Amino acid sequence: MTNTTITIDALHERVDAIFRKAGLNPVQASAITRVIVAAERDACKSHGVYRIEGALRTIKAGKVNPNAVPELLPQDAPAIVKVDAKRGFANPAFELGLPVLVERAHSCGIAALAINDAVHFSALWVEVEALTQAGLAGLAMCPSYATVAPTGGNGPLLGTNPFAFGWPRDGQPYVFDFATSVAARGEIELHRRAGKSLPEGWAMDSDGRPTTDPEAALAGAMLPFGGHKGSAIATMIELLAGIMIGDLTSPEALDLLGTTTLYPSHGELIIAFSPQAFSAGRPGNPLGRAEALFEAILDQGARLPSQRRFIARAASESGGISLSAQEIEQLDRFLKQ
Ligand code: NDP
Ligand code: PYC
Repeated sequence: MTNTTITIDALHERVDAIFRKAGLNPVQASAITRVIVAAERDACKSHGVYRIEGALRTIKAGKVNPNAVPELLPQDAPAIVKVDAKRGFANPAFELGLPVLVERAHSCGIAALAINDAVHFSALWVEVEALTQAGLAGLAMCPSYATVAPTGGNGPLLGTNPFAFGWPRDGQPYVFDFATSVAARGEIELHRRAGKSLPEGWAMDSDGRPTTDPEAALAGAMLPFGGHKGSAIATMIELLAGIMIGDLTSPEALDLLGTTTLYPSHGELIIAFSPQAFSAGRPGNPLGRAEALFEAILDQGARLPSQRRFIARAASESGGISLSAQEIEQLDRFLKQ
């Protein structure tokens, strides 16, 4: 079957219409449309239009507040910005907190945004990239729901807990963003749909035995990346972006939801740093010194994270986004539902 190419704006219009029809208020619909379309534009298929189905299921199941208008909470500490997502999606809560976070990070040198009570399903690079556009470095992280076994363990406990970092540059920023599991859960589901086996070392079945069968992996547990190192980073995310900000850990999020077929509710932590403030009084411009490091990496023939994404973005901006016949059929069906 042939693919269809559509413009970024046309995809945005369609996805936004789907979410409004599903009952989301404009603030929710437009914010989640922006991240889904950005993921599809940048060829991040595991968090693009594939995510619409799950978001619609979560709305239909009453697990997200379709009318939520996130609220900026009164601040006790100048460097801590808090946003209550009001059981809506995390994305409009981030958009609300972003300008305050940026202003605080510039004035204090470092600031953090804690988002609470948010339904989360999206990629985090969008958020750290927004910080880099304001001249800041940033970290973003959140728990998920229990689908990953700790290293040495035998069943789901940690989340796929994504971790993203961004550093500002004149052109495209340095950004990485990955799940702390070997692969995002969306990748397992995409393998299942395509009838493909998983690479070895991604998952265990429900008896704790290694498996390459996506069905068995979805019923069992995924593995952390890098063995005990990824396991510890995922645990740190449970502590900082779950317990520390007074929100749910991945096992608690799964207990509350009772299923992995809907998107979980939990918190998120975003930390912004001003490289200029941290390096004040020290020799050299931090941004210039960073460029020398990036050049040295590239000189070895390595690529920078996000380079693939930026190439995909340029192609989508000039030639549109290519969607499969099945994806187009799904979009049409969702609009009619
Ligand atoms: P990937 O393994 O696809 O990519 C990880 C990062 O590594 C990207 O920044 C990628 O850049 C970079 N990268 C990949 N290959 C290379 C290379 N050879 N050299 C340099 N850099 C490289 O990510 P995951 O599958 O682990 O995660 C996908 C997404 O899932 C993330 O955006 C994450 O936020 C999201 N996620 C969200 C969750 C949630 O609860 N909301 C849970 C888990 C994941 P590039 O893109 O350019 O290839
Ligand atoms: O891809 O692992 C994942 C994921 C879980 C929740 C949202 N994305």
